[in-house]
Amino acid sequence: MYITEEHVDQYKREGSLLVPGLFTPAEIRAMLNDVEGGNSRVVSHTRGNEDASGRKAKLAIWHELGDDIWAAVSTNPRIVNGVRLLLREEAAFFHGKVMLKEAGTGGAWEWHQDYGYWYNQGFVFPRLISVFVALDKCTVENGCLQVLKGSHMLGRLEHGKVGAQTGADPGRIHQLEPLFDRVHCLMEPGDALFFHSNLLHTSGSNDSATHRRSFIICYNALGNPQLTEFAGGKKTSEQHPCPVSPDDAILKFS
Ligand SMILES: O=C(O)CCC(=O)C(=O)O
Repeated sequence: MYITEEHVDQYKREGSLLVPGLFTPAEIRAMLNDVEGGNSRVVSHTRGNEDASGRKAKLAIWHELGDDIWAAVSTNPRIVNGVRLLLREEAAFFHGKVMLKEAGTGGAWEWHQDYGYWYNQGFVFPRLISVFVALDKCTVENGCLQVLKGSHMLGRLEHGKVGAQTGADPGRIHQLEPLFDRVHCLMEPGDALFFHSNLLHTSGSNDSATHRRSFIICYNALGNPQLTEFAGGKKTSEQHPCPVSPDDAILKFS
């Protein structure tokens, strides 16, 4: 048990919880081998999302658990049980995405709340959580995640187009930012950041010589309905408890 009652209280107050070393170097190497092998669903699902300066923030996203190393990570007990403890509810898999912020070219992500997007997919409550798993070291220079600590308490803000991305109203962010601590989430490979769907976050472009790749897995509380008429007629989140794999399942893919 690596998440204590104090951690749950911290998550409630701050809207995020950093767990160092959740995955071992061998597990992270296995994930990177899949990214670099050029033969996995990361390649077939990769697309680019232009930031305000026209640079591409690349990601590979899917809504099915699948049957590969990413499924093993998404169903790993260290993640799923953590999500259950922080949500205080049973959790369903929503989606997974490998973020490819490549050295020298990786684009930025504008300030947003994840629920700013997901409200428009019909989720009734903001009872969703994301887990950011660092595959590379995350530094200021390579565009680490930045969060406004405690901003999940604001509730959902209006989101609209910011460049080609969806983001929170930049004028509103300008006024809000000084009210919160802005935290640069400096992470080592294998660290995981659990964060609330209303936490404001952003990340800069990658102007450095090192990649900043990560895997983000998102879960919905099983008791949080998704209204299909807002989701293009089809639910995008699973409607059953997320399965849990054996703890050593990831290494079977190494
Ligand atoms: O990977 C990043 O830097 C940001 C990703 C993000 O904001 C998101 O997926 O909601």
